Amino acid sequence: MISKKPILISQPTLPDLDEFVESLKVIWERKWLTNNGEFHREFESKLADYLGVEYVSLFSNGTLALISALQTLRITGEVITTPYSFVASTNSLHWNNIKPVFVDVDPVYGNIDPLKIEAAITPKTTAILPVHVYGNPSQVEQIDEIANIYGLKVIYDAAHAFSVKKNEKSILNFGDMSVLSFHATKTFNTIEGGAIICRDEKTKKRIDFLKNFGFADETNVVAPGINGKMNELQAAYGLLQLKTIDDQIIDRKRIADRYRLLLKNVKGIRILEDMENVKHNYSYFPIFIDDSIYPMSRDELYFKLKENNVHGRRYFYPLISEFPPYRGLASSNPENVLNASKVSNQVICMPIYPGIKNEVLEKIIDLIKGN
Ligand code: T4K
Repeated sequence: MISKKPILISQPTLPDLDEFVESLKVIWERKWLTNNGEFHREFESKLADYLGVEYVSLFSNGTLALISALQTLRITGEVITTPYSFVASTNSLHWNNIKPVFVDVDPVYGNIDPLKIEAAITPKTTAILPVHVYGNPSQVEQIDEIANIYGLKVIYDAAHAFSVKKNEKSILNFGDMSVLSFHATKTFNTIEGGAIICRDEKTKKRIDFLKNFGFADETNVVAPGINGKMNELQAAYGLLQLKTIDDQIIDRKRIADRYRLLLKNVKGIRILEDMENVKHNYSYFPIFIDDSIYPMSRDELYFKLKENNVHGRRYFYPLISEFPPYRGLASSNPENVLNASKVSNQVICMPIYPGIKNEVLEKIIDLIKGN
């Protein structure tokens, strides 16, 4: 046991409590708790500035944001997506009565392989839903080009990609929309929360109608909307989080760099390097165990770590295409998702969150090295 307290995969960073209490006093005074309040409006605007995007619509969580993004663009029929993600990506399609079509991923980063997308397009395909897994950008230029040629929409599940940039440009500006999650386990959290990033005012308006039951004004419902609104407490909390997020990401980078240094020469363990011209957020630190070289299987290492109070997670195992609601689909055939199966069977995401001490990381690596 390397620590009495469990070392979890993630631990949320919370804003300064006294500052949050000050915000709560304002909310108590105003008695405006939700439905596009002042903190909500301020958070949307400051978030757009921080992220370098034009239009942000806040949501109560990332899943409702995904479901609403698909509704906004009236996506129907079939959507091409990846089996290597959190199940919410594909569930959002199911909730829109859309058939998911799984396409394999690249064997290194685990993002959808653009070279395999065209073969999966049918007359029923209306959109592509790629995921920036672990915050590593998908091959956005190629994906957007295919979408343009075939007249498809692109919604990026950017739940892991808060503040990620490619060539100094926010990764959230690619495709038609991007969807963020601000869940407690994410790099940037508002306890629960999420957002849709879109590119024009008209679309933002439609999203905002949809997340408020479809109301365009007091007496007019223009679409069968849902309740996806973020409340004032979360918005006020999010505003405070913006003050420290850059420092949090710097500390995450320190942890990622430390893991990389310590794991460099461990045979049978593959790690991911930073991508060229990308500003990362270090939301996850996956390692991939090749048990033909490493002395243990992935699961043996996973449980050994757990017994020693190191709680990594096998994100993303099993594949979405292996879950009962989806395993009957033709595209769920294991032969169709070979790279995804391989990474899914090799991965453990290691603890990473601001504040983990270097000594703790060293002890974790000693366990991995079998010392
Ligand atoms: N798309 C993608 C690609 C996603 O990864 C996600 C969510 C979504 C869409 C949907 O977004 P949201 O609707 O969630 O906004 C967690 C999260 O619940 C989920 O948000 C996240 N992805 C997924 C990758 O991870 P679980 O079931 O693994 O969470 P749980 O409760 O086991 O927590 C993980 C670890 O974090 C535990 O070791 C404990 C620690 N933890 C957790 C919470 C909630 C804390 O220390 N404090 C906390 O408050 O799904």
